[in-house]
Amino acid sequence: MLRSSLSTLGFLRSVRSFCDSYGRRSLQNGIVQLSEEVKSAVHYGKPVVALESTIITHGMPYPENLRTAQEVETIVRENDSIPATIGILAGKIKVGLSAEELEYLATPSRSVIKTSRQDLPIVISEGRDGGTTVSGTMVAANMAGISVFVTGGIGGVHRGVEATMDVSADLTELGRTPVTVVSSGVKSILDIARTLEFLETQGVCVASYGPSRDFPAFFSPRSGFLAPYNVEDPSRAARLIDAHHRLGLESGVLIAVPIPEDQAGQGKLLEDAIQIAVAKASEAGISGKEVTPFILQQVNEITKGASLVANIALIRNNARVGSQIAKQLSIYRK
Ligand code: PSU
Ligand code: MN
Repeated sequence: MLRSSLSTLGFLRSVRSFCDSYGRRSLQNGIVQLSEEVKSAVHYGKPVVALESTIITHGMPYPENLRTAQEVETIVRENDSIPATIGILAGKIKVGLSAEELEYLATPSRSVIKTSRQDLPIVISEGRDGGTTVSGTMVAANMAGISVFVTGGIGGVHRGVEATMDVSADLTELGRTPVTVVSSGVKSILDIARTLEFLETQGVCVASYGPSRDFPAFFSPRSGFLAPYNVEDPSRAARLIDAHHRLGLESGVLIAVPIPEDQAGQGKLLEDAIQIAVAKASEAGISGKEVTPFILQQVNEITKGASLVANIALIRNNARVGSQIAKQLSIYRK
């Protein structure tokens, strides 16, 4: 019995070291390139926060996208962490984009590919530019050895999934990549109850952040559903993440941070806009990876920018919380 559990442990270790060496190999092959600052921070166990780039390339209009990306990096620094915005340039995954690279990706262009796990091989082989989604960013952050990743909202199970089977690759990524995603839950353009069910199936540890167990719905601090767990503060969140790592689980963690009450969007206005946008998307025959960007853009238009204002407020708040969690985590690991 003891021997078999020891050999299981040995097996798990060899799987881990294979994965580690796989990650390292990609770094060595030069596909994943860390900025000097990020490389050194990861090496010395300093707090680092990964940030995605689809929100910049496909999630927000110019120039708010650029301004928000810059502000979020500043907030991370103000909270004693190093920002690592991740994106793909000419087939290289950059972890820690420079100011110029960030500006380049933020500038409107039709040729930047929204990149999730499934898109990575082709974006790399064709030497293309890519904005990484939550899924794509988790893959890269894990290879780079970064364990905390902040964004606005993740993808989820779409409304009408019975007909379309549209489930975001973000959810399966959370099921198989050990990175903690700090976000404001999912937008109510999605089916929140089914998203929570799917996360449970994928073995993702989901906790709301702050005083309440309410699972947030992006623009609103409450979705009407409860998160399975709750962590009150950065230190509880960091303890959870640390336990997750020590267990060697390959799945991810989702920390759901509610939008600050005073910045929450006007629920009814946004809800109506979402209904219209979802209907428009299906009428227009929009499918696949175009659905989410289309709906986001429609909601922004219908609400005359109100959705964007709330979106920016919550991502700024998430950057603050995520950096504090990364800082606590680096203290636990010392
Ligand atoms: N939700 C938002 N803003 C975004 C996204 C989602 O409110 O920018 C982006 C994220 O990059 C997320 C992706 O990972 O859309 C999910 O796309 P899809 O639903 O096609 O999986
Ligand atoms: Mn989809």
